[in-house]
Amino acid sequence: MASGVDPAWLPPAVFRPLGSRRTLIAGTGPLVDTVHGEVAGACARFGGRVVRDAQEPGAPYDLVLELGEHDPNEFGAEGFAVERADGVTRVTAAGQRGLLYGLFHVVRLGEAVFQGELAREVHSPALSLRMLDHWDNVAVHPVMGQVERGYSGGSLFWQDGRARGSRAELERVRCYGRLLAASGINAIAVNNVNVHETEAHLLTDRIGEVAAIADALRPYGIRTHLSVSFAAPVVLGGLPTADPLDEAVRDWWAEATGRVYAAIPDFGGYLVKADSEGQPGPFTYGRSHADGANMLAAALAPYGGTVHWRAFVYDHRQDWRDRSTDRARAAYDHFAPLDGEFGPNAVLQVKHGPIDFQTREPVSPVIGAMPNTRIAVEIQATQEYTGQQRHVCWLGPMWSEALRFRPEGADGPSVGDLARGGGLVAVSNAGDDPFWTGHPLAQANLYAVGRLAWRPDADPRAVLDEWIELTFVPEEIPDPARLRSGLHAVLDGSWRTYEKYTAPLGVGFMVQPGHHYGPSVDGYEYSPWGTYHFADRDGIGVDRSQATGTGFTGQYAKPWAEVYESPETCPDELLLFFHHVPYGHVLHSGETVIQHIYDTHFDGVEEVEDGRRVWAGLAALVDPARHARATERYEEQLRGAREWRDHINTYFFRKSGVPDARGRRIH
Ligand code: BDP
Repeated sequence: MASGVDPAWLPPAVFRPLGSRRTLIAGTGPLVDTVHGEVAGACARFGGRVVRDAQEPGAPYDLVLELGEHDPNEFGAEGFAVERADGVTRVTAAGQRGLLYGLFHVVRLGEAVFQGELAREVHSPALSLRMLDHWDNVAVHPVMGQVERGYSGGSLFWQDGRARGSRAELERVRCYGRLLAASGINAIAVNNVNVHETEAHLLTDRIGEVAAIADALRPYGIRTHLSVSFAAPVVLGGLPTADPLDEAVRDWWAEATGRVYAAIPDFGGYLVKADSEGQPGPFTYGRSHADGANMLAAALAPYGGTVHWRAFVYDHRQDWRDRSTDRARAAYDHFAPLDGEFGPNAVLQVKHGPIDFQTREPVSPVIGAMPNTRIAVEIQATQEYTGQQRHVCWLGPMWSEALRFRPEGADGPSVGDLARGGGLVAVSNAGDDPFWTGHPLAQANLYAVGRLAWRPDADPRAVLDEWIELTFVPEEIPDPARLRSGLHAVLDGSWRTYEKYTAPLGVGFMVQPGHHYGPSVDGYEYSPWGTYHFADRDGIGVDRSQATGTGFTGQYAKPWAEVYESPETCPDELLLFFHHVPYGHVLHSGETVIQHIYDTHFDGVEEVEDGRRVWAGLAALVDPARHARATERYEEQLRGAREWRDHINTYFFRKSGVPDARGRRIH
């Protein structure tokens, strides 16, 4: 345990099966040293032995972890094979990262990996970029604080304007890298996509601070990336322009990038939010986003770096009286015409939904519309719109639905397949909180990012099982079966529970403006941000059809364009995202929209009460500090759920005048 923090997954006891065995490690390199360190630490604790290379060739081993010559096509630089025969478990890898991931695979399997025979299995990641973006500010921002949309205390990397540099702090960063490597993450962006003035300097005179972070993460195979300001040549370089086609600007980026690589030879690349929510971008110079991205790609290319260019571009100063504007359309309208124009080391990073990380959104049509562009799918582990780590909200099922979605219909590729070129990127939910994620149960979301990036078609329930085993170590407690089923009871359906007591049927954004916590019935209704529900006395929802609405449904390929176009075929959970319907509209469930709103809001609160009861019953089976923290959060969740229920139900009752068919109390 570093600096008194909760070890999250990987508490020492999960290393017992490994640490009590005899292990041979063959191969050289810094990550092989890391693997050795892990095994040696486990053996010191549990009595086993570990040797490097063939110092004792004839000795019998239970486990061999070996780096060797292998056909690179078989499992790539990050994959590994595992097999067990004649009492020896053997993990082989072609690359050092593969060996590291093989080690954590062994840890995940526990005792089972040392039992019986195991036919050779090859494991390799489906996506080669598995990344976390930290929206961390170096200096405390007057509105957003140290971490924008952060609900886990301060930043792991920065504090009050400076990089954290004490031994304990860097040890915590190393520990974070270890946790992430154990879930399969291999890249981190260390600063906010909104690059303020202090943060802009990380690229140049403050690159040494980034290098120190990179040093702490490197032993666990994690590359460091940096968010940069598109205006850097002006702001930092004193040039009169940041025009991406200007020679002096291109030279400036080339030089700056050279200095970055001199400081961090394995630097991952740049992350850019341009022409979005006030950030500078190529539109200022009449250039396209492909021009902007390609300029940075060219600067990074000599070093093997990548630019992640975000597709989150929209007008946040819309005229709310103009019903033809539609924020959902923006990313596609801006980017789909640019398909094929991005350079080979430019990745377009697209939020999984068309708007902004709401509790329920359809998949962004951009993901299926750009076959000649490397696409990274961006998800949000930090629970900005899903309870801010005060509410339990296990997001594995939401992400899994998005990753399994097939934009061209059943015969086409899934979103997970389409992300192969660019990867899966999540906005991190971790901070300097002793439990890493504020709510201890939100750790499951962090873990799931890595596992779903490794296998986008993984069953989220199986991912949750892994996290439970690695975190709560059931073998150490009296009644593991009860603990497992209790944790599933509180987590499995928690996203749908949250959905029930918050904004209904995909309408989104009925949240407090600014901080986005708690209900606000009309907070965004007359706002330039372009996020409306259009509720009036007759009905609710946003008409995004081609026939009568904004035409957004036309951005989807045929099967989905047709499904979403009509309220008759549109899935219930997205009805109000795509359509404006009367309160009496009958859903596929057989219920009217208004009755659905009432019922789900009452049910959602009851489900939170049930969850709280189950959690209370697990007190004897969970570490007391961890249990107490989640218990305290449950109180707030219940308060919040009741508040949502009462505001939303009252609002719709007053708008519609339709009483609850079951006669419950609505004001
Ligand atoms: C929104 C957040 C905002 C971020 C923005 C983004 O409210 O803080 O800066 O996304 O993704 O969800 O850039």
